[in-house]
Amino acid sequence: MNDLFSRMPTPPAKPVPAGRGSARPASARSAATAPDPVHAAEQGYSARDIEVLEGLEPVRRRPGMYIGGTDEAALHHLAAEIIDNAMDEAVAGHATTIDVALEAGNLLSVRDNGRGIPVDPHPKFKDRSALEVIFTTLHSGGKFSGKAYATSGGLHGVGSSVVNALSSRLDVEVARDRAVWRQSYERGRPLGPLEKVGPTQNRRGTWLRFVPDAEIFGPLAFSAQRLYRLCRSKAFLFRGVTLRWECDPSLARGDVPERAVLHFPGGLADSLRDELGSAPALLSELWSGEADLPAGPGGAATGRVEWAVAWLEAGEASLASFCNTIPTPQGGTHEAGFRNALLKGLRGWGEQRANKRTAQVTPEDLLGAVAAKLSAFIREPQFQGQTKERLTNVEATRLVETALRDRFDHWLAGHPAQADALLAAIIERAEDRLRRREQKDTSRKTATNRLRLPGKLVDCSRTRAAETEIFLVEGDSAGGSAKQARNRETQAILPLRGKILNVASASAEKLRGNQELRDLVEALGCGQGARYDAARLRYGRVIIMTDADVDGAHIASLLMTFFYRELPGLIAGGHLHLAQPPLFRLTHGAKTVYAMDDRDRARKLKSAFKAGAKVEVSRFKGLGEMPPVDLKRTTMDPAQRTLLRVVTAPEDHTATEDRVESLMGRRPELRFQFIQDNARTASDEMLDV
Ligand code: 1YM
Repeated sequence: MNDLFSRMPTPPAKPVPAGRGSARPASARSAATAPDPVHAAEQGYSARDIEVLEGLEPVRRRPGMYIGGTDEAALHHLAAEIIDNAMDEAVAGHATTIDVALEAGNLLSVRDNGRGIPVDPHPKFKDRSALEVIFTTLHSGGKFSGKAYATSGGLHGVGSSVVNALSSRLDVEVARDRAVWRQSYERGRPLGPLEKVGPTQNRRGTWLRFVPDAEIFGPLAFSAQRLYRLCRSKAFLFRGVTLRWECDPSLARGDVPERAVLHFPGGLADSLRDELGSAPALLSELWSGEADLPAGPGGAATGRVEWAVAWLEAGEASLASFCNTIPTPQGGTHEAGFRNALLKGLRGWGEQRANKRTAQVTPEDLLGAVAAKLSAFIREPQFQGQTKERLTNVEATRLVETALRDRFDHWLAGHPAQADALLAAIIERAEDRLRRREQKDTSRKTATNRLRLPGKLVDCSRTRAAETEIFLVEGDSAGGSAKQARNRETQAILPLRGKILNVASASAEKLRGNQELRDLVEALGCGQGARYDAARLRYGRVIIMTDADVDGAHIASLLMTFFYRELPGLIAGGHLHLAQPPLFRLTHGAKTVYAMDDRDRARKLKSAFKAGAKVEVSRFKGLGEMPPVDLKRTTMDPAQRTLLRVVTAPEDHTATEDRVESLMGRRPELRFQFIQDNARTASDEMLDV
């Protein structure tokens, strides 16, 4: 470790305690008795050392709370924090140069030529220097040395102490008021007091060197590429600074040089040009500039804003915003001001050109056509959001909007041809968007139409046809019982209103216009006629469940006729079934049996009960009057019910056609003939007289 720090001037033999002449309270750390800093930790530096440890212990115990984890991004957070502190000093106008050096051994050195961190005794902790308090306490940033300190944001002023806590070694050297001061730490623990190490004539500034703690970050090391990019971005963001980059030859690779001077007088515009390269642009010129942010009418400047906007023909739109050189990927109030200024400016131009179509332009149309950078500098920025990546100072919106709006209006007026081209392109984007939305709306409507299910369908929750069935029932009251008796996951109910249309005798037009049948086909989802598609059938079984009486039989016949004529594939696929609801319930004591008809009732009265037993016989007037528990047990529960599958005559294809035509067709004489032929075999209950 000592090797690593050999480049820092070695401390003088007799360190001088900190405090600008104002003698610190006499203590064990007086000049004469100050312990050798190297051995301070072992010797138990002082009681306050323990205090410090306690102060920074939370950071070491839970680094994630402060730097978002212990991964590579978190490790680079440490670097960004220190570079940001130096940048703050530059942005505040006190520093012009920042040296960043990545040395072997994962050592990062950052140095600025600013005022130097205050070294005088801290007003509250009189026995410690302000510097030591800054590096050893999780102070809230706020007021130090009596002044408002413009925190860089990321760690909100606790940055230096967090970096210190998570470094196995940190050395800080400050040149201020013609003297050089130094203090070293290990894992946040001072190795000795802040020492005056010598005079200086013209040096000023802060120099920090630290090695992230392997106990926290394991084998992770700084990436030269990542740090170099960060430095470049900072230099672009603030043209008043020069960043001098240096990196150990063993770490320089690819596009990372060993040394570089990063200074971009062209600022954001240069950076944007650099990034866009030869991407096709809508306008050849960028719009860029900078402006002071006034406090109000006639007020002094409260900050500054810089921007660069490229108008894109195609390609990825982007808006990268920053506040005090800190990236704000989640945007915030400064971005809102930028957006407002652009939109209002363009709309204003449209109005001047009497182009009514400008009104439909939204911020998205506009921002979808730009690649932009926005950099605001404001005093005491406030950041929010999970990762503190959004600026929230409310006044920033108005300030940025006012500053930019004026300049944008000027720019448009000064480049009328470009402004017109821009307006036309943005309007075209807006109209494209509206057209796309219209198309989307219509296709959504068609999609819902396709999927529109009749309102009276009581659907089941499962959607795989292999697992589901639909019961076609006679009227709403049967529908109510069936609804209670069903398994809601697998069984759907469609109540039909009374007698449906007889398709064997109806005209094609009447058939098409019949709502009841249209509902039925919609519920099944499979289409009809030539458009029948078995793959779209929503239920594996279609079960006709009508009352066990003549009307019920008639409705079942009408339905079977419909399926036979319009959806023969449904029958051929073995999907169509007839439920077999009973007509009677026979109860004696705890015993209940059901009978399908009169004959079945007579048979069961004899066979199922003891002779002479007083059996209670109930006749179900219709499914609507059957208690759900009975309906379930007898007709709907797959484990107990009997279903009849509807099939067409297997061998003789014309037989089914003949039967349907004679019974259901337009010629009554064929029905009459059928009755005459079959009357002899018909029983009384079949005739239901
Ligand atoms: C290599 C890192 O930290 N430079 C730095 C930090 C500070 C100052 C100057 C500074 C600020 C102020 C007054 C002020 C810090 N000051 C504080 C605190 N470089 C680096 N350079 N004097 C000096 O803002 O009032 C914290 S950091 F808290 F004292 F203000």
